[in-house]
Amino acid sequence: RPRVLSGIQPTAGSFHLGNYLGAVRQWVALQESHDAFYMVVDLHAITVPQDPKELTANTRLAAAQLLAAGLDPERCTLFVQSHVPEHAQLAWIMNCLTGFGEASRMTQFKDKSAKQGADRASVGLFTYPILQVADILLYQANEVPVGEDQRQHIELTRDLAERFNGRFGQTFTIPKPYILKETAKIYDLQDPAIKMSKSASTPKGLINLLDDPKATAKKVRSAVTDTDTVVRFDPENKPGVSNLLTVYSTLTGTPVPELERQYEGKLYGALKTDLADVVVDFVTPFRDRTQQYLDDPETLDSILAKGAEKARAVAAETLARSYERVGFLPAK
Ligand code: AQP
Repeated sequence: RPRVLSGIQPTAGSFHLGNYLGAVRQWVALQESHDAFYMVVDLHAITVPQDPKELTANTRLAAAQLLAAGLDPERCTLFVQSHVPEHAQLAWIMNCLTGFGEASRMTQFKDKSAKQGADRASVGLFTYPILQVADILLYQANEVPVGEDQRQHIELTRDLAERFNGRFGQTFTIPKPYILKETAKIYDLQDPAIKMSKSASTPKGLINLLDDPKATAKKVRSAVTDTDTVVRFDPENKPGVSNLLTVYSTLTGTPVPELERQYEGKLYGALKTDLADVVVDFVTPFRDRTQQYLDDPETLDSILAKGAEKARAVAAETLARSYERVGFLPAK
């Protein structure tokens, strides 16, 4: 079976609809066909200031949400990044292979550091994509299911894997991004020109899966559309409506053209009211399942411990080979 690997940050508490539709939903599907490794990336979370207690709680919360979304520990390996020390160890080697200019070209760093102020941004935030390179290469992943915003980081991963292999001999699989066109980028409900994001979205434009479903329904009903009245999928001219159709279609499995037919002659209000119900029907059981996992932290921690053990077996082998290739003297 080909292998996939991906991760999600525990930073914000609740996952948002962009995280779910852009990434986690694909993770659930891929565990059926792939040897799948999924992790909560707590090392990445500390690239911006963190409250320790919140980080611990949010790490469990992220794992609970992944299980609630449908990850099955019998079908995939689910673990916490800091439980596998090889991530930080391989990241150091990758740091030493990356050009400073090359790292400086990562647009996500530019965006995020601009927001924080360049002097406040940590070196960790700068080298974040290089840790991500190590995350992926350790598992010899063939594919990495992510949203469009991660494409540049997967490109960097490919470049560094090729560089390492060229310099030290064949060691790493060259991974490909796995990005579904339809859900590659879910947009902010209030500003459909920007992606839905925990840091950039306005509260009204961001659907957090664990929020009160009533408040969520209201956000969907007040989504920004356009001055036209036709329900048609046309991302260029009708970005707001198109985003709503994407969400509707993926949550219900109804193809977009069928939705267009269904709403022919109806106003945007009908689409939004129905979509609000669809979203509520999705988030309500999701919240309940998440809470059930949180209510039993022992089971949750033991799932994560087993996952870490499986992950370490793979990661340790790749790291040992990388150390040998680089020429580190083996420890006796
Ligand atoms: N709007 C989105 N549409 C599609 N996919 C998205 N992802 C995030 N936003 C969208 C995908 O979710 C996965 C996990 O993301 P992450 O936890 O690594 O965090 P992120 O990318 O930093 O999430 P945000 O909300 O976008 O955070 P900020 O605001 O800090 O930048 C990834 O696969 C991502 O592509």
